[in-house]
Amino acid sequence: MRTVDARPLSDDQLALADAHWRAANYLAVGQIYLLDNPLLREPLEAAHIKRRLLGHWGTTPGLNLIYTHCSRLIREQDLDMIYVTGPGHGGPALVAQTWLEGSWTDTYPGTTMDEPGMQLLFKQFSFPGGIPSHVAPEVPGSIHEGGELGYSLSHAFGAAFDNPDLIVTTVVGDGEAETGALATSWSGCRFVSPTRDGAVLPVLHLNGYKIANPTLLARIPEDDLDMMLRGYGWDPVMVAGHDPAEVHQQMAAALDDCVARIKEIQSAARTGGVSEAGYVAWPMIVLRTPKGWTGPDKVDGVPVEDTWRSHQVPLASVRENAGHREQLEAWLRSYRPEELFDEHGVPVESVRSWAPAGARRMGSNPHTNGGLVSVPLRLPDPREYAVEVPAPGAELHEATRVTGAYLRDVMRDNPRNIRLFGPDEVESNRLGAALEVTDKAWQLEQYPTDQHLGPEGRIMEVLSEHTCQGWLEGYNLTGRHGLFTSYEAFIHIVDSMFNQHAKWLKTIRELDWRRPIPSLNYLLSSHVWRQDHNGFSHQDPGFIDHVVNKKAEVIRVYLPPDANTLLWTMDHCLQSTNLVNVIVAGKQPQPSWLDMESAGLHARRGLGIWDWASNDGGDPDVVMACAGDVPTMETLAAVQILREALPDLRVRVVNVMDLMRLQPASEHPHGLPEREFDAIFGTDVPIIFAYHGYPWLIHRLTYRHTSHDHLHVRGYKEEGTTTTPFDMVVRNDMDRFHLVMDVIDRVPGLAQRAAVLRQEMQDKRTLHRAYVNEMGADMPEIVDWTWSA
Ligand SMILES: Cc1ncc(C[n+]2csc(CCOP(=O)(O)OP(=O)(O)O)c2C)c(N)n1
Ligand SMILES: [Mg+2]
Repeated sequence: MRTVDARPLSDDQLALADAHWRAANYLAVGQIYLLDNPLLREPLEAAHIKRRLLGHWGTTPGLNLIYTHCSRLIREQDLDMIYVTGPGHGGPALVAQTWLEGSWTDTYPGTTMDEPGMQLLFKQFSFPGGIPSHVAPEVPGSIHEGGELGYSLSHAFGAAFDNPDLIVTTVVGDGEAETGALATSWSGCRFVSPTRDGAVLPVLHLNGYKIANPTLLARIPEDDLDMMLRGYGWDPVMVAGHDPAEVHQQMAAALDDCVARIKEIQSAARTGGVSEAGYVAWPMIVLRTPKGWTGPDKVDGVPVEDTWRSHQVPLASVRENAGHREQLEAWLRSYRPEELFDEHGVPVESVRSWAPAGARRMGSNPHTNGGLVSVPLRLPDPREYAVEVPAPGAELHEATRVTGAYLRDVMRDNPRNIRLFGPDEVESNRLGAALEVTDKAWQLEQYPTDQHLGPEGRIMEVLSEHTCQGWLEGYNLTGRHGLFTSYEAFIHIVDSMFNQHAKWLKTIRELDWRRPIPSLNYLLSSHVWRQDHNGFSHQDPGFIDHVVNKKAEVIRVYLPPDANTLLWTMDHCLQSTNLVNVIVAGKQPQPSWLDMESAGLHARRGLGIWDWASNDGGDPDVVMACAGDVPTMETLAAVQILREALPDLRVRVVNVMDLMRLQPASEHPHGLPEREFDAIFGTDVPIIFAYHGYPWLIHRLTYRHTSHDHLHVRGYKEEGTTTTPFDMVVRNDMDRFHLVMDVIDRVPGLAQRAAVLRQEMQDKRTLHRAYVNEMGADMPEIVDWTWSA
């Protein structure tokens, strides 16, 4: 692998770099162990040690080394750089570094830069009432907790897009690199435009170990690693060693080299007007240093430094074991704190002035507090994109295609701060209108048969849901807007990434200094009911169930029933902050029910009685509720049958498009107050609820409401295959005929009176089965059905 031979640091600079690194390492060890005696003015005693020793040492010296060297370069070259920590379990490093540079104290003024502040810094770490052990949202400068490994590089690319002056230095753990998400994210460099985007500078941290095992990349031949990284589009530089002085020189040289190369690539593209892209190999660093470097070499005779044993807390019983305590004291003193901090515990001038100043400090870079730099979108009036609805259900529209035109103009009017993300589905989800104003990002070779590809494109398509999600999160976290469109079934691939982002959002709401960031928006369009080309593998509406586990204040789920309600929903979501919005809406032609004004009012309420479809006169015998485009159509078709066959039956139709309205107000900010819920759904009449997803979710959301005992939900119950659209609802008992049977079974007194109708409904289902099995298509009465009041 390539190395850089330069030795750029003078003796003085080398001494300063090492002093800064030692100071950061000292502060990191102090956080893990010390409750008192932060400057070791007295011999270390058991009383000075925390009762519970929690944290990760192994990765920390490497993280500190990289941070220290980045700080030098930022200061010397006035760089706009942020730091993403893949092995975010190394929280002590980032807390130490941001304290040394002053960012910590700027954010938390109580933690002063002196001895009392240092003691507080140590105490609070991994301590009840203090801060978590990772690079959590509490850490200034962090956009990435790194608790769940794998997302560092995709977050970094998200941050770099449309930030042409930014360099995102990203530490990738060699264990982290084994995850699926990280493995696929190397390809991000193929999507970075050297003209309009910033750069990601990965540092693959080959410290050789994970928690209990060696890592793959540290043990494959170096040539193989080199070839692998080159294959992904990188030009790696190796920095390796055990001797700090040697590694400082190599690291400084490698960083100088990489940043110079980044500038060269960018200025060639920016001045020449010609993109070198596709043929560019972006620089990166491979750092091979010992895990737990500078920590205890052996503990109780067993090797610790440079082994997996250094991963967490190398000396585990310091309070009880005097020998361990002596070893800890020697370890702490090996950093020579008396040279690094003055008699008041203030870092000495040479250490303090190592870091850059003000907003150039990586802990204070405004990009990492995205709300500070976020610019709200200029949004067109959604009414300009409305479809005409002469009468409810009179015409069919493809809801997502209508919203595609709106998104096209959003993209046009906001050329620098919104992107669409998707694993190959932006066009298939009928959002292709956006391609009239921008391309799909593509830096590699193009064939004449390719379409809509371009190096400056803002539609981000790569067949990795992980990468799409990570890119969008990184883009959101740095204050920009976006939409992730995916198949409903396959969005589950990022369940866990969604979890982590929702946790981040919950936490930043509790941190005053973190400004609100744009919401993460999902549009799940190729949904369970209309997988006409596919089948069972593609039928899964369970992401919603997963999402509603998260803190109510950060999640929203919308099921707009038609084109105009989808427009209003999109307009609303693109303006919101600090949320995850899940929108489920079909791309197939479906009846439009509401004109634009009614759609706006319906969207605003989140649910409502559709009086044009109801005949209950304020006193329903049954409430027909629905949520989702396909269930809404089946419900209305059932209502039509009921109203024709049983004109005396008083039916109320309620459509729910904001699912969270179903929860009690005490459980969710959008929850309906109990009285309102009772007024709409009644307290003693059956509710037949046709729901887009797994039916039990509706029970889960509504179980506290008075009317829950009368609630009967139909939805997807895991019956699927490649079949007709109507057969899908029949297989899951959510079809119009079954809904009518449900009403007859549930409304008191109807069973006998409507026995013939019930029999007819059963027969319809039998006829349907025979028809589709023979003809391979739905019955004409289903295909041609329209609503008529
Ligand atoms: C997705 C995921 N799986 C498992 C873990 C548990 N875990 C925490 S640290 C770690 C090892 C990380 O190794 P590496 O990335 O090499 O970090 P470092 O050596 O720098 O500590 C593991 C497996 C995790 N945090 N995330
Ligand atoms: Mg490792």
